[in-house]
Amino acid sequence: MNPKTKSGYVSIVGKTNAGKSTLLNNILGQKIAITSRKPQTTRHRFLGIRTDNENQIIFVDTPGFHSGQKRALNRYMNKVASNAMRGVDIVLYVLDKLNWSEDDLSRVQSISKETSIILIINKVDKLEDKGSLLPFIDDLSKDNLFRHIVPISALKDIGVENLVRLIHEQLPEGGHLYPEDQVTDISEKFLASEIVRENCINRLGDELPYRITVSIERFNQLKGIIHIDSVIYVEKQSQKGMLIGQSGSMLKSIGTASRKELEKLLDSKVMLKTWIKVKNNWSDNESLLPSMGYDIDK
Ligand SMILES: Nc1nc2c(ncn2[C@@H]2O[C@H](COP(=O)(O)OP(=O)(O)OP(=O)(O)O)[C@@H](O)[C@H]2O)c(=O)[nH]1
Ligand SMILES: [Mg+2]
Repeated sequence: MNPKTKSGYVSIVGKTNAGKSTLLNNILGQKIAITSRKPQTTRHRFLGIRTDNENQIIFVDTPGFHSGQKRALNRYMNKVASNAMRGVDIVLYVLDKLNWSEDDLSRVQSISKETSIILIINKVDKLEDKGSLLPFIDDLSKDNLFRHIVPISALKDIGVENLVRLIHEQLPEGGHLYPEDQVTDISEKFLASEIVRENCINRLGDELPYRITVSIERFNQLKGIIHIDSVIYVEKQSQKGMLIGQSGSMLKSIGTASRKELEKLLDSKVMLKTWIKVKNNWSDNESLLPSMGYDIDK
């Protein structure tokens, strides 16, 4: 007799920069989510699917919780993250080392009692005082909020397969919802916009990454070449200058690096064109956001 199949939705949530997307990429064994050392990298909810024999885990990557910034885009991202804690089977609540706050506690307490919560202590490779880990786990175990508390390093691949095993144990019985070879629900077009944005984030100073968004205006294949036209939107004319760089050097470097990465990810020759346009104050314009790809109902 075939073993019973199991499947379930597992949201990956936590404060911005905790390593959620790094964890997802590690578990899937391939890059579907962009990551960066700067906060607020992920802006959308999307799925990463891992099927091992009878077990199918449907991960939901989410923007990180953050406070302080009050723009419409920040409200949108926090809302997407809160919504992702509902209607799932398991929540992985990810911490950056031992950084646990009252805000984390109230978020965890807001999760339905039907949902198993696994607390992930990420970046243990960076813990200076390793001796503080066990008392921290003991302390947070007291209130029985978590099914498990699991120290890992998503980047250095410590404890991740053990985490997958624990998730398998918690998965409800049920048929698989996706074909076994499907890894994500994101489109190649969305991937292209994210790769261009990631290359911007990594090259720009501290403020500008939060003021840009990338839109793909053309994505089609012609004679074995994928043609991608992308537009990077900024909020002010002065930001456009910074993005172009001296004699166009910044834009050129973003374009070349993005094209090379997309050629690898899409396994095809890519022709990438990139423009920069100004859309005044777009990230704080509630009514403009849906047309820029930030639609809470989608
Ligand atoms: N040393 C170390 N760094 C890590 C680990 N996991 C993630 N990082 C780094 O932490 C930074 C943030 O990682 P992300 O995966 O983008 O974090 P995130 O939680 O998805 O961030 P947002 O999308 O902004 O909410 C990146 O520079 C990662 O390389 C880890 O286990 N150890
Ligand atoms: Mg992320």
